[in-house]
Amino acid sequence: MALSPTLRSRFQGCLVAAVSGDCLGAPYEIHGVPQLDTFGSLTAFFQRIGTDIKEKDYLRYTDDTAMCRCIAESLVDNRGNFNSKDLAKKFGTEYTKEPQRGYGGNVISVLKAFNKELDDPFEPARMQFNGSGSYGNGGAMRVAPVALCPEANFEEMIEVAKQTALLTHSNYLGYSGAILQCCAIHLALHSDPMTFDTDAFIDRLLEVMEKQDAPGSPAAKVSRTSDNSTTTESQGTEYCRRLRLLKPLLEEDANIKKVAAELGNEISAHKSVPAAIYSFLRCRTPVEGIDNTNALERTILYAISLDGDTDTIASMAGAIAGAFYGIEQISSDWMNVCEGTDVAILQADAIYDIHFGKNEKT
Ligand code: F2R
Ligand code: MG
Ligand code: MG
Repeated sequence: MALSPTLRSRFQGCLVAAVSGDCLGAPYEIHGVPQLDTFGSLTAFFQRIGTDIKEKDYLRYTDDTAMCRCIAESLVDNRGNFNSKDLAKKFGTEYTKEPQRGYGGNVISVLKAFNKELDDPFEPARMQFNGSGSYGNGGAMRVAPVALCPEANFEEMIEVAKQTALLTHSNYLGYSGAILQCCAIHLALHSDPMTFDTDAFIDRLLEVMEKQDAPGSPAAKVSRTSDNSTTTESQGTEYCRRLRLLKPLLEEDANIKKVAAELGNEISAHKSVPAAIYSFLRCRTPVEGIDNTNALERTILYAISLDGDTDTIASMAGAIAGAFYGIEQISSDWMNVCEGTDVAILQADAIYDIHFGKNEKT
């Protein structure tokens, strides 16, 4: 890459690549990737975009993007601040308008509750799964707009990421996934691609998550699942354990099946966010079997190839990669066939303008 992308380009790249990952991954969600090992069928699908597949908005976005747009809109309407009641209302209205976007099985009841007047908008989420709260990846999949902020806002950003997730995901694993994904995007956004240090990136994420896991934090408590049984692993180590696997997996250049088995490819936050981060890190350099010289596109293709929750892992990986590489790396063909890329650019610009002003050239 000749020049580092501007910060505005990275804001746009983040939200557009998140939408693209969602749209491109959605047809394969939940065990729909035909050839896991070869990347062949996906490469062929990607190559048809712009040739056989040309129709505008041909690939529809799902709940990942619908909810991400609500967060962006709420942040813009509130001058960059988190407003729980406003966001809850936006989630509820959006769900009522388009309920067929493939929402998670249980979050629907929370979204319906948002259409009533609520004193405490966090209450419906706390009732989920017999009071244990959701650990689905819904909080993480939509968090990208929160990460689009100056470096100096880091600690405040973590709190906002947590609060946006808590509206639907009160389980420690659910909202911690949003924190981790948000930090990964934010660090990528403010990293220099010319001097990027993979180990330092992983170490910084570990440092953040270790703090989340500190004794006395909610992580230290044993959570209960919906059937009231306790989990066998310590909940608090779920993210750190997987983050510690990133370096060895990268070092041995593990095959995609092993990556999916060790990091996860599921609908739960702890079994999807680490895989999205891995996809970004692994695809900075060429991957055997993926015939694509564009690292951002390679990241999304790789993330979908992990199978399982393909739209969400590709969207999260896309958000990190887009924040790193910038909008210039996303082809006009993708922009055309993926529904919602135009709105993503407008929202990224609006968030950028709140933080840096319209005329800032960074
Ligand atoms: N819903 C889907 N995919 C299903 C297939 C959709 C199909 N393509 C279609 O169009 O019909 N994808 C979307 O859902 C995921 C995000 O879900 P979210 O927002 O976290 O929802 P929810 O309901 O809170 O959690 C999802 C499931 O996780 C399990 N779960 C969560 N917490 C649990 C707990 N404490 N105990 C037991 N199970 C728990 C449940 O099965 C939930 O239903 C994204 O993939 C998005 O794309
Ligand atoms: Mg989805
Ligand atoms: Mg999904």
